[in-house]
Amino acid sequence: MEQTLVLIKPDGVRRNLVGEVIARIERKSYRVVALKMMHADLETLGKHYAEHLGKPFYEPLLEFMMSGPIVAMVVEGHRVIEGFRKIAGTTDPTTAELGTIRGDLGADQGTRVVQNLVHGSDSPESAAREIAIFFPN
Ligand code: IDP
Ligand code: MG
Repeated sequence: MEQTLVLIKPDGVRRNLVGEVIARIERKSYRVVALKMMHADLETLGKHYAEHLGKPFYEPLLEFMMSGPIVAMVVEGHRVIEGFRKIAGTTDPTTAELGTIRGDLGADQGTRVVQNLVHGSDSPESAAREIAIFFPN
């Protein structure tokens, strides 16, 4: 069974959308198999977002991700990597499709890093790498 790493970012936790995000995952028939609330540290986020090092939004992204607690989970299901990316919607919440988490619940706030409520792994390789970062045991 395929697994993906889902994060509810600090904006999602601040806005009390933890239940809403989990409900959408469960309604789609995917299973949450690990879950924790945590404060992500610089080392964890540096590894997680290594592909974005050097981009203009990299520093604001790490700062934003440390601005409050996040919820990390492992979600399981057939084709769940693709499926959760579909549930999340595209990166820019202003133009993300309605019916998605980002499209229904998010909007660009004009910040240097776009705050878009959730993260989902984008490939089997990313999922394995990211799950090992957030759930080393
Ligand atoms: P994804 O989360 O949809 O996979 P990525 O390209 O992996 O998008 O970018 C990681 C995160 O960095 C995004 O979710 C968003 O918070 C932020 N981000 C990505 N591209 C931009 C940008 O062009 N401007 C500002 N922030 C961005
Ligand atoms: Mg990504």
